[in-house]
Amino acid sequence: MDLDNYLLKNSKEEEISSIVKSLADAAIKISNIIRSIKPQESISNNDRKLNSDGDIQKPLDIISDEILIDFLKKSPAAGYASEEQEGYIDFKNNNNFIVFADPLDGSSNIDVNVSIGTIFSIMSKNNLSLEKAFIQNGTHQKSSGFFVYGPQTTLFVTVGAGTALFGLDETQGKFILIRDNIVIPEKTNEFAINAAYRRFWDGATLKYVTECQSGESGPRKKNFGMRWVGSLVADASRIFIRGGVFLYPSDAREKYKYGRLRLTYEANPIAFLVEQANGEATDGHKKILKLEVKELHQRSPLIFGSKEEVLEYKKSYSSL
Ligand code: AHM
Ligand code: MG
Repeated sequence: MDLDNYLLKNSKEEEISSIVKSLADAAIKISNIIRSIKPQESISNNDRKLNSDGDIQKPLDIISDEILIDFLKKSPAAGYASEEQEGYIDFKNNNNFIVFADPLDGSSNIDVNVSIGTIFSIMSKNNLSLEKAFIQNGTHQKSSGFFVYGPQTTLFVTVGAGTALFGLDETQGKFILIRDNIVIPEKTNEFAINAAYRRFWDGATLKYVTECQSGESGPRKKNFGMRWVGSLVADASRIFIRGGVFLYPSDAREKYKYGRLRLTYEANPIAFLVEQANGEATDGHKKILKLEVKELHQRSPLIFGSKEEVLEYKKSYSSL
């Protein structure tokens, strides 16, 4: 089954299907650009170069943002907010749905040929002004997903009827269903955290991770392995496919005292997909989807994945 047919079967609103299809077309274009970069033509974040015409080559995250805007402004989206834009863009129409995106997540991994991706969330405007619509909490999402530009170009998507995985068939230029109704296993023995920040963690994170590391002889009585790609989309893909828990908690660094990842275009879309796949997503205390949004670029701790581990992490707060 291709994405169009999946949406026809599972999405209740034609406009949402149409926006998801526009995002998929944009992602195919982004994917092609990423694959066509020649090794000698690096256009990463930190590396602005002149092309043969003397134009400044823009970093790929800006190019990805521009591509999303180009496709979305021809779709039934009313507005767009992204990591690359300070405020939201008003497409100046009376349509009902707004889009949030991280156009190129993990973009510091471009130069090392590690998977990167595009994360999106679609919400109803609920008859609010755009200004208010863009600060609604995650429960108002109608669809969310992320594309991964890796060994294959894939898409994890939900329209509120479970989470499905698609792969891009390059010859047809279409996303084809790989797996429907994904279920994240409730138990796991794999966790993902950037352990270099241990000295900044609070007591609960330290307790949880130390207990995992203590293995069979510790209180958890089982051995854990650790995986950390450093691209949220890649770490999330692994967790949807074989389980695991991802942790990017708040820590003592001033910049990350509310976590590192952004609530509206990273944590919320991932949390919606995770809940639709039988998993849990929390900031340690509350469900991610219920967190109040005060501003578009607000950060949030993000802990998600296999239910049992997310629960265990939450318990480490209550037991302190
Ligand atoms: P980005 O949106 O600027 O790429 O940053 C988000 C990325 C996530 O993909 C990843 O989980 C995290 O930052 C890694 O952070 P760190 O380098 O602190 O481990
Ligand atoms: Mg990101």
